[in-house]
Amino acid sequence: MKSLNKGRRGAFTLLLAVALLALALGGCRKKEGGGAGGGKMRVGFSQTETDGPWRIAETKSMQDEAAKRGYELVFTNARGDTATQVSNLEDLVAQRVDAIFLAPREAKGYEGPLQAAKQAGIPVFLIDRELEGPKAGDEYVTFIGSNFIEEGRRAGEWLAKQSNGKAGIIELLGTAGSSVANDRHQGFADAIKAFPDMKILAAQDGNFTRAQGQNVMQTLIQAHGKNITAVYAHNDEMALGAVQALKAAGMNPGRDVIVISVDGERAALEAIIAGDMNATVECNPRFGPIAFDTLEKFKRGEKLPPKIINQDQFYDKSNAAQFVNAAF
Ligand code: GYE
Repeated sequence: MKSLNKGRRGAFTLLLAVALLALALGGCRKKEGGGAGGGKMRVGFSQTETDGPWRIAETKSMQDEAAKRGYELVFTNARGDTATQVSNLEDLVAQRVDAIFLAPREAKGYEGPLQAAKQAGIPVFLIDRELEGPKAGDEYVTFIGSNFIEEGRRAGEWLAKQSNGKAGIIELLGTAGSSVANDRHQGFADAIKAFPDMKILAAQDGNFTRAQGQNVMQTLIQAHGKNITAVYAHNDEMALGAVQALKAAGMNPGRDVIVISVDGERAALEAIIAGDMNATVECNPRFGPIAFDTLEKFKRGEKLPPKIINQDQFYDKSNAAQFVNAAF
């Protein structure tokens, strides 16, 4: 009898220990991704579109990091349309997600859903593109991303050096109305201002896509022909489209026509290695770790700056081969 009692007590102690351990583990998980009710924290991610390696890498990084930290990521895809993105955001607010990561397509037009999120007490974090008007610490928490003016400036300074201050330039602009297109244009213009023989022959919207970059370039080659000695594209996809158009017109991209852009995607580094492109300013799309770090800092009540700026590399033929395998 005695020994049976002892056995029972032992089993009970073991059970208690297991229960306590489960409780402790549950508590840990709650600290990372746990929501108010102890369940998983649900975080919305409003993505502008899913085309091209940059967007694919960004989406994957956000999804991987959410999974790793035990969050549920509610993903919405605006398919390259600002009105759709506004309604996606309204849906996320209506679903009462615990926080929202917003990659806004354009710089304006999100006042409505931002107001709704604020009223519902849902913090919004801007990633990868900025907004004009709404303020950090008020309508949104903070912006995380690159310094796009700096990217344009780096491209312009590099081209000035490379061309000895003399170039007939085609500029392929990113999505009209996006903060990125405005700033990459501005930074580049500032950098080449001091060089009177660097002229922008035409600047046209290629919407950040390879197909549109190629189309626009094809038309501009017909208009400007051999006067074109350089292409500055606001992203690699458009630059790669331009390379195809130049080749189709019997011109020599990477040699007679200097091609520089922004992003640092794998295909661009390969084009640099092959000699078809000359350089690209990195714009890192892997937002997952920094985005969730920032959310967790916010939850802990830490004070955050209005902008958190990524440090980016520069790739040309001197280092493209070294970085190509790590590129997206
Ligand atoms: O450079 C481009 C993408 O918003 C920084 O958008 C991002 C840009 C990126 O479509 O490739």
